[in-house]
Amino acid sequence: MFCYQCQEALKNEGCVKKGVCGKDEETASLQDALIHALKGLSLYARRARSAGMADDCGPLVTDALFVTVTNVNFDAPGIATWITRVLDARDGLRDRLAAAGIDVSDIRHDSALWTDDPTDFARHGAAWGVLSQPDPDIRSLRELLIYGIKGIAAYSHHARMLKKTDPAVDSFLQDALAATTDELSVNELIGMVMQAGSTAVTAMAMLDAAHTETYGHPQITTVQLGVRNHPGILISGHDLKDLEQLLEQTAGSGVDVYTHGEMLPAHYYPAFSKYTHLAGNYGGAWYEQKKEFAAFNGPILMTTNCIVPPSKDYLHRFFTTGVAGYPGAVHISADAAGRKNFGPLIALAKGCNPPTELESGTIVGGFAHAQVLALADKVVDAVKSGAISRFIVMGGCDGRQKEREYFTNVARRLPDNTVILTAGCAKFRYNKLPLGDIAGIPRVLDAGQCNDSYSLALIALKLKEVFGLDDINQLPIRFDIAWYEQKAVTVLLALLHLGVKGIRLGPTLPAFLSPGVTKVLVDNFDIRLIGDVVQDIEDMTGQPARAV
Ligand code: FSO
Ligand code: SF4
Repeated sequence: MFCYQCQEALKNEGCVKKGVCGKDEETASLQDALIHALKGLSLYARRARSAGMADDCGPLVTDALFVTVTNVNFDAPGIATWITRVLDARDGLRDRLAAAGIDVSDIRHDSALWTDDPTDFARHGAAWGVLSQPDPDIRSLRELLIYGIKGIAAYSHHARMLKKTDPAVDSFLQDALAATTDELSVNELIGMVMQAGSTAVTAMAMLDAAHTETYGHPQITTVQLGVRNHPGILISGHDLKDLEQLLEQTAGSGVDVYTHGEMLPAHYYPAFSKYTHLAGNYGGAWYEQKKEFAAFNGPILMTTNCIVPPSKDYLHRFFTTGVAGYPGAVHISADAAGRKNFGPLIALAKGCNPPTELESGTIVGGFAHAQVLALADKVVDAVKSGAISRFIVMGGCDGRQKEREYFTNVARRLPDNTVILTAGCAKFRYNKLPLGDIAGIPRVLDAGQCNDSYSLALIALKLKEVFGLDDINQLPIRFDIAWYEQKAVTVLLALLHLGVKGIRLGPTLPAFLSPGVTKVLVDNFDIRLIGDVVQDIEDMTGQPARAV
C-alpha cells in the first residue's frame, strides 16, 4: 500500500504497511481499486454527457468517493461491494452507449476495461495506486485534484440527503476523475485543481442552503457539556439528517441523545432545539474517541468520519450508517425512501448506564453567516473603533499530534483585541478556553462544521463590501488553518479560489505536494507552513503575543 492523503501520513511521506489511521493494507488497496473503477465509470459518463445522454451515476460516484475519505470506512468486504457496484454501473453505461451508437472504442484506459474477481480487487488496486504515476508533479496534482473532489463529494452527499443536488457538481466530480487518466500537462492539471476550488464553493453553498432551509439559520446557542441521568445515544460525524431521524425515533423513549465531534454544531440549528432529549455535547475532537466512547456507556452512531478503530470493549455498541463502515460494527442502512431504523440502538441504550460525566459547564456557538451578519453593525463598529484589530480564521481539523498544541497556544496568546473565527473540529483545541469577549462579541466565533467554512468566506466577503475594499486580502483577517483529511483540502482549494493569500497551514504541509507543486502554491498564493507561535502571532496581528 501507499497512501499519503491525510496529514498523518507516516513521516509526512506516506503510509506503507498500515495506515497511522488504522487502515490495513487490504483496505487501502481496495480503496485504490475503488478510485480506479470510478475513473473508468467517469470516462464513460463524460462521453455520455458530451453525446447529450444522461449518465445517472452522480449519486454513486459521489458516495463512492466519500467512502475513500480518511477514517470513513474500514470495512474491506463493504468496499469490495462498492467496487462491484461501480464496475457494474460502468459496464452498464458502456453497453447503453454502444446501444445508442456512440463510439467508445477510443476509451482504452485500464480503469475503463478491467474486470477481476472480487478476490483480486485489492491486487488490482495496488497496481494502480498513487505510485503508478512516476512523474512527481503530475502525481501530486492528480492526487491533489482527487483529494479535493473527495471533500466536494462529502459535502454534496450531505446536501443530497436533504434533497439538494447540482448536476454541475456531479459532472465536475466525473470530469476530474476522468481527467486524471488523460495525459494533461502540469498547467492543465493546475487549471482543474482551481476548478475544484470553485466547485467546492458551489458545493458548500449548496450544503449551507440545504442545512439552513431544512433546519433554519444557526443562532447563538449555549450547549451543555455535562450529562443527565438517563441512558444516552452518542451521534458523531457530520450528517444532520441522521441526527434528525435519530431524534424523532428516540423522542419519548427515555433515551437522551448527545452529539460528539463535528455533530456539535447541530445544537445551533433552531429545528433541533425543540428536542428536549438532545442533552448536550459529549467529549472533544475525534481522536479522543477511544477514551470518550468507552466512558459514554451507551450506543454510538458514526454517520461519517472520523472513525478511530474501536476497542473490543465498546465495539458491540458501535454502529455505522451511510458511507461509514467498520468490520464487526452493525451498519444501519436506509430503505428506498431514505428512512433508517435506529431501533437497535434505542433497544440497546435502554439497558445501558447513563454516560460517565467527563466535564461540566457550557460552550457557546452558532456564529454562522446569518447570525454574524445580524451582528454586523456591532462587529463593524468594533473594527472601526479598534476594539477588534484582527480576525484570525483558525478553522479546519483537530488531530492527535503534539504539534497541534500550536493552535491552542496561538488562541491563548493572541492579543485581547483579536477574534478567532472557526469551523470544523479544529475548534476543540481552544473552544473551552476562557478567552472572554469584546463588547459582547465572543472571542471565539464558531460557525459550525468544516463545511461551514463557507460561512467564514461569506462573512469575509460581506466585510469586504462594508469596508469598500477591492481585495479580500486587504481585510483585517488572517488565516491559520489546521488540516487533517481531504475535506480540509477542499476548503483550502475553496479559499484559494476566493483569492485568499498568505494562508498558514499546519501542522505540516501535505505530503502529497511535490516540491514543484508546493512552489506553485507558494509563488501564487503565498501559502506558508505554521511556525513559531509568538512570531506567527506578531506577523498576523502586528502586535506582540500575550504573555501567559
Ligand atoms: Fe474534523 Fe474528521 Fe469535519 Fe474532517 S471530524 S477532521 S475536515 O472529518 O470533516 O472537521
Ligand atoms: Fe496514512 Fe492518512 Fe492514508 Fe490513513 S489516510 S493510510 S493515516 S495517509
